[in-house]
Amino acid sequence: LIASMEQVEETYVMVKPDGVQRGLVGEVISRFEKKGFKLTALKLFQCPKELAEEHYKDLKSKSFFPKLINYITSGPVVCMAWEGVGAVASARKLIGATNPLQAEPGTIRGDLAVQMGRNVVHGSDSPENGKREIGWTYKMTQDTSIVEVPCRLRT
Ligand code: RTP
Repeated sequence: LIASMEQVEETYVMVKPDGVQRGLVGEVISRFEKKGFKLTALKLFQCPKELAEEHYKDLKSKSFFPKLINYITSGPVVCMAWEGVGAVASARKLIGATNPLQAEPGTIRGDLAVQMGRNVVHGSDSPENGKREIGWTYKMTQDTSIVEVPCRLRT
């Protein structure tokens, strides 16, 4: 476990349409910046229905699936790649539990949301999914900037 926590990873974080609409993009970015992760890509993106269905395909049999797809495609999202040691698990901790009413205060969902279906942000649940999800946005937008023009900090 300790070895895996020491890996430099890249995770995909997406501010969902409710977060963008409520003006919480800066707040979300700020929390990841303050934590110490490095922003390597960022894009405002209207998620097509097919990509939303692919992204959430594991939830296809759930009764809330149509509502979830409708929500994710209802307005622009902000897609980001964040890099750092143990970034995938740590991002999930910063984001908090799926149900905002159960998310701890101090987490994004715990501080900023009350509804499961309006929980502000998504974060990849594994390094493999992080790569996959960053790749989708890259492919769908046909825009090399998502991976090839990273805004790295000069240190
Ligand atoms: P995400 O993928 O968005 O980061 O969320 P998660 O891993 O914390 O949760 P997951 O189980 O993958 O669910 C994906 C999203 O579906 C919506 N949801 N609605 N009962 C419901 O109405 C319900 N359950 C899940 C949430 O927006 C959740 O983030």
